[in-house]
Amino acid sequence: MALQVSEKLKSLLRPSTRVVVFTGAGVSAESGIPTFRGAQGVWKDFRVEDYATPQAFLADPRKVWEWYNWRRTKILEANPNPGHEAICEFEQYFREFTLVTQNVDGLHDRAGNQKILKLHGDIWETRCNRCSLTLIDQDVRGEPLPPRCSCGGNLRPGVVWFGEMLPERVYNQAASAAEKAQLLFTVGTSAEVYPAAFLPSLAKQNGSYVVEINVERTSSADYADELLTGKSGEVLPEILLYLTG
Ligand code: BV8
Ligand code: ZN
Repeated sequence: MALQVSEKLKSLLRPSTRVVVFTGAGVSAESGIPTFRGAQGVWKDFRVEDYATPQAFLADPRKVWEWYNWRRTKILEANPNPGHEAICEFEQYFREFTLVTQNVDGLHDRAGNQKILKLHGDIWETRCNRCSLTLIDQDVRGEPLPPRCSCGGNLRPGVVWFGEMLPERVYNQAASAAEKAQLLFTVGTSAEVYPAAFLPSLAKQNGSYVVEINVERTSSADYADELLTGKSGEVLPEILLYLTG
């Protein structure tokens, strides 16, 4: 079935300069990376408290690293999909384009986006728990697990766990872009994790036209101006066509 894009959105696309795309795990679902919530979500088989908190890492760093290595393997097997590619094209078309992502998988980087505000860090970063030395990895981490820093501390995945602060500068830049946006797309996110989930409502309160792209309704649908129901890998390339065609 053809996508129902409103006349209002079509008329906003070309004149808009300040545009934000806010993404979640759904954008990578068509690349074969599992989402977190929902029937097939990662949290069905793994408890958040056991894998994605600082307490979990202190209690059993090996177990946490094995889980991140499993996720790294899945990501290495995956490639960016047409949704990521369309978002990369957006960067060329909108003068003040901001990509804000909750994803840690690096697929937006691999699709070619130059500037990405990563709210929850990056699974390809490794940081020392003691001296904060940060390394960029390319592959799954071999033995010993957890890896050790030369200072003697344990190295941890460079992601933001539950109960940890988001990188302040990155969040502030994202909030500022959302406040100024004429158009914000919230794509493939359940909008259940805060403070990231404040961003679409912040944009809306400041006069932005908010469009939700998702296979199902989320809480953002209550205030979004427009819902485009479908897979991001299909909906985003169609929007790109309205922009370029
Ligand atoms: C913090 C680690 C301050 C990385 C992740 C109110 C205000 C502030 C904080 C809170 C608050 N209420 C509660 C909190 C605390 C907590 C929180 O939000 N809890 C929730 C769950 C209630 N937040 C925090 O702890 C944050 N920090 O608040 O700091 C502080 C600190 C100390 C003391 C006091 C205050 C830190 C949050 C960081 C979480 N880190 N993971 C990793 O290993 O990956 S969260 C995890 O969820 C992922 O990172 C992910 O990015 C994020 C969001 O999930 P989504 O991306 O939305 O994915 P989800 O599976 O949920 O949804 C997928 C969607 O895609 C679905 O809607 C589906 O329909 C759709 N979809 C599927 N296929 C497709 C599709 N859509 C389109 N196309 C498709 N093909
Ligand atoms: Zn160190």
